[in-house]
Amino acid sequence: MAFHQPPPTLGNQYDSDVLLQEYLERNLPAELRKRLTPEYRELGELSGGELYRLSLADLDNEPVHTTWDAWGNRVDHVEVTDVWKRAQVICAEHGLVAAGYDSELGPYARLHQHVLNYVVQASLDTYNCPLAMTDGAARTLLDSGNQALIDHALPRLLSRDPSTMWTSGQWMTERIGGSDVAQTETIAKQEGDAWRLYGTKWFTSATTADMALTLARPEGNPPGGRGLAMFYLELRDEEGRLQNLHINRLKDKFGTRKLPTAELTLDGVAAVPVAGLENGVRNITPMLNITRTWNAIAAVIGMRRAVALTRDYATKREAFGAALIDKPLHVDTMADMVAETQGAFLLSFRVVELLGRIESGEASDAEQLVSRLLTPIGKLTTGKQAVAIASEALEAFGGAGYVNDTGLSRLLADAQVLPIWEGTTNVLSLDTLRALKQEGVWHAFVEDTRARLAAAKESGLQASAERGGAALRHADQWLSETLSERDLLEAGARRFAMTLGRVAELALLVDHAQWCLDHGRGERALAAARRFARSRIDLIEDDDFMGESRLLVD
Ligand code: UCC
Repeated sequence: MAFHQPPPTLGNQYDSDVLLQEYLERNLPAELRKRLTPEYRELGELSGGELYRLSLADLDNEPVHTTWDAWGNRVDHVEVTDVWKRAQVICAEHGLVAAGYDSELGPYARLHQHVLNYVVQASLDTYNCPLAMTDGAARTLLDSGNQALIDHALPRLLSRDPSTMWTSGQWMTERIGGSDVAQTETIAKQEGDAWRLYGTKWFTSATTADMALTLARPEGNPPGGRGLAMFYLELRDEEGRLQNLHINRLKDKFGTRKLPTAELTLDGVAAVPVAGLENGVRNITPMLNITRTWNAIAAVIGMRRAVALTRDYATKREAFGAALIDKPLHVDTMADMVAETQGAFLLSFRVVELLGRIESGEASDAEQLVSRLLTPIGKLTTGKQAVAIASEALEAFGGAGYVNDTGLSRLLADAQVLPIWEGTTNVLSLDTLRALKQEGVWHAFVEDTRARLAAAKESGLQASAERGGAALRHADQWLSETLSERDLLEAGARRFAMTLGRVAELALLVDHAQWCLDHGRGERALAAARRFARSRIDLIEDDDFMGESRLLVD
């Protein structure tokens, strides 16, 4: 009989995750953990079993945009996939957005929300995108203080009833691009009592949303981000028809193909200013910081899935006389993947923890400052890691990883968006510099990271902690020497920001490894910290590369 490769399977996403269980033991009070664990296990089972099979069966399905009906009416209907229809129900019922605002959970609300997200999302075909934007809209409305909009929209955004829950869009990207948002071309005109928006939104994710937050320039306002205003709008009228809004087409994307991303024309859509008629960029930044947090968790979700599938396959696939799991070189490659994933997990969840502490009013001043820096750092670091690990996973499957109908190539295609949307690596590196302008941010970050590295008591951890300490000192020295050199600072911003991300991950791994040793959790975390420490942590270059860069690209 001909030989067939056994396909990989995904197990219960809670039970099979040792790091998650250690992390929860460490970070959630015992009573709360006992109460919440059954839900994590239930969603982990669903995600690794039924939903995983459903997503594979639904592999070729994609959203369909119908522009006109048979009678010539413009309908712009978007039919989403079966997995998305299921995801809408599961995510509403389990409060994937609402949980983050559950005041009963105090500082743990965000942690709980993102553990739910982490265990269920791997098989939901990028449904975390509309959830991220919905969460961002809820936070932004709350921060805006616009009580009428809060009263109107919040109960819908935070509903746990699938029939009443709303999702929100975040429409920022125009033809001028998604980075320099201050150049937004959409115009807001006051017509009678109403504001109406005219323009084109070039990348709008999850066009199935009920409402959106967007930017437009009120007529007569000056150029730049301060001349923009943030607007709230509802996409459909009471009969469910799009109001003065056209879906031009769905984007033909490399990945995230289940996500209906569209080009839209705003042809006088009615909208409400959320927080005055200026400072739109500043006012929408809460949305960015929330979606960047979701992005970091999405990166870990993808990495964890890639590692789980690779590991499962390695137990089944035999070559050169043994299962791959027994081949030293394959084990070495997978160990690198695991260490990177664990570092990304701890950094992403640290960003989540800080958010929860800030929102519940329990964060110290230092934690608030650290959060401002770690949010862009977490997003940019994990986005790059997710692509590298997905690529490695495809390679671990050989040809099976490179064909589309195994579903494996999607790991890479879906990961590739993570360093792009919500701010590219370079835009976020510049945001890192922006964050450092706030007094105390750098000092708070250095102290926080040092304290974690200093947790290393075990002799086997000392060298790893020292590597982190050396990279941190180098970053500190580079920053003080370069701070006044605008071009040098900008040219080195990515290397600097990535170094901070890798140092932060190493410090968290070291701290976690020591905790595991102290709590009878074995040496697995120690091995992860030591392996991570042997990778490149310090990416900063002291030489002035700018002249050479110019030579190379001119
Ligand atoms: O839209 C997209 C697709 C949506 C899909 C969503 C899916 C999410 C799924 C995730 C998980 C699955 S993608 C495109 C998204 N676009 C962005 O992310 C924008 C990228 N660009 C930037 O972030 C830039 O840095 C800008 C737009 C913020 C730069 O604009 P400006 O106007 O040049 O910036 P300024 O003047 O430096 O900042 C304006 C104000 C300042 O405050 P004030 O006015 O008080 O001086 C800044 O300090 O905003 C403040 N600010 C911030 N505050 C800027 N950034 C931040 C921040 N991150 N946090 C707090």
